[in-house]
Amino acid sequence: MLNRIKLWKKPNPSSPLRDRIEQIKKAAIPEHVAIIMDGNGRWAKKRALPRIAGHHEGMKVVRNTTKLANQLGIKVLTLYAFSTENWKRPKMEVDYLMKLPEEFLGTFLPELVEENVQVKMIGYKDQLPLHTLHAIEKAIEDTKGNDGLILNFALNYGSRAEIIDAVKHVLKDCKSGIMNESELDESLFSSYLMTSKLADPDLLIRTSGEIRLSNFMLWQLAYTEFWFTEVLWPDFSDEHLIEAVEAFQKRQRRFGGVKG
Ligand code: V0D
Repeated sequence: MLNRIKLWKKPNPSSPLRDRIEQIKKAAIPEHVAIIMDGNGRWAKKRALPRIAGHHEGMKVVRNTTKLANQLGIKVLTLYAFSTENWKRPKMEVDYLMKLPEEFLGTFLPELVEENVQVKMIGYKDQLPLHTLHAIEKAIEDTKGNDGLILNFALNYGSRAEIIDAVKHVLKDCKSGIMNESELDESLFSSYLMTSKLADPDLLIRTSGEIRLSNFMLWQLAYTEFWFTEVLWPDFSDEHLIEAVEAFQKRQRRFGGVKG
């Protein structure tokens, strides 16, 4: 019975966390938070579990993080779920990963609709299995009328390929006369990227102690604050997102919001 109650619904944040959430909401919230969700494999290894068990646990953390981001008033949450490099992993692991969007959405899509979340995706759709793509496209469709938090999955995404494709598209538009070379500036170039409709991230979080970008949003992260933590993604909880946002707000105060 106790177990059933625990599984049924996530308890509300404890009161110290509630207080910190209230404090955070009084200052400038990062509008766009991007997260490299790393450490699922290591989490599983520590428990002598298969890597897929770590991925599955990580999926639950996606749900929890989305809920808190929405509550904090974050506008865009971009989650790096699968890189173009991840195809090199064992086939059975890749096959399992490609089932996670369906499992996630099968469980949580009604809640996301209810909570006014808009699901979006960046990345190369053409190489995704159709069952994966269909689940994601249905979620995008079912939530496109919402105007709350944008939950943006980076899936089969790679930043250098994105930039090359943008350059090719710019060249094509110059040749065809749609664009003149003299018009090209940073803002116009940004509009050729997969993130054209989104502001650049204000805060990047990477879990699991790796201090690198791994081909993630290289152009978009030019002015972003970085926050790295040793915490493994399946262990990432409300407390950690709150800690990252608090650190972001402290830096904002120190630099008086001057960017560049
Ligand atoms: C595994 C940790 C949710 C990172 C999180 C296909 C690796 C759990 C999704 C998801 C993954 C994607 C799109 C969507 C809804 C949910 C997901 C992948 C991996 C890669 F519309 N978790 N998740 N996708 N993991």
